Amino acid sequence: MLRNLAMPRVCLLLPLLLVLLTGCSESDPEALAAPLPIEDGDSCHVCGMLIQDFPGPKGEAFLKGQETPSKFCSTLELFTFLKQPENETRLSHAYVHDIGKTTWVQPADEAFIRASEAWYVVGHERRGAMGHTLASFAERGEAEAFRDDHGGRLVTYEEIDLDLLGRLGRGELGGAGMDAHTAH
Ligand code: CU1
Repeated sequence: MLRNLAMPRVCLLLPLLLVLLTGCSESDPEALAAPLPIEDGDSCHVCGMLIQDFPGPKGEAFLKGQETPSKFCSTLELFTFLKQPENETRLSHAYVHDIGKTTWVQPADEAFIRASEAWYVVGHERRGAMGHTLASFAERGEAEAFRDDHGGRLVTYEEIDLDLLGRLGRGELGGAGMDAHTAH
């Protein structure tokens, strides 16, 4: 008696193509370059001032392909640089100090966080290297506490643009010496 022969199962196993990126082993696209310490003699990429001479949160930026960061005396200068159209498209990633974890007067290198993940307070009364600067925080609650103490309002990374920076520079968002009641 003939037994039904099981139909051979057609296995459509597509071979996995293991693309071996030989020769590129050092450029892991997932590994973002870490921030570097702010050292004696480091000067601001925008204004040339010695960064350590000034209080307030600082910034570091890596453009695509850049192995050492450009350093900035303040978050205001960092964003003024980054938001230029010719720089914005070239940005890999940037760092700012988490003022929730370090002091305003002398921010520590260990307190650098990704700029794109930070909360910012603008229009507050504290002074940075160039006058007003954006106060940066990892935690929203700490940004809110800073705002409650020093005035201003919260913005996200996505809300920072040249228009906002211009208004900050002109003091239109409030800041030191300004009556908090006039701030929107
Ligand atoms: Cu500067």
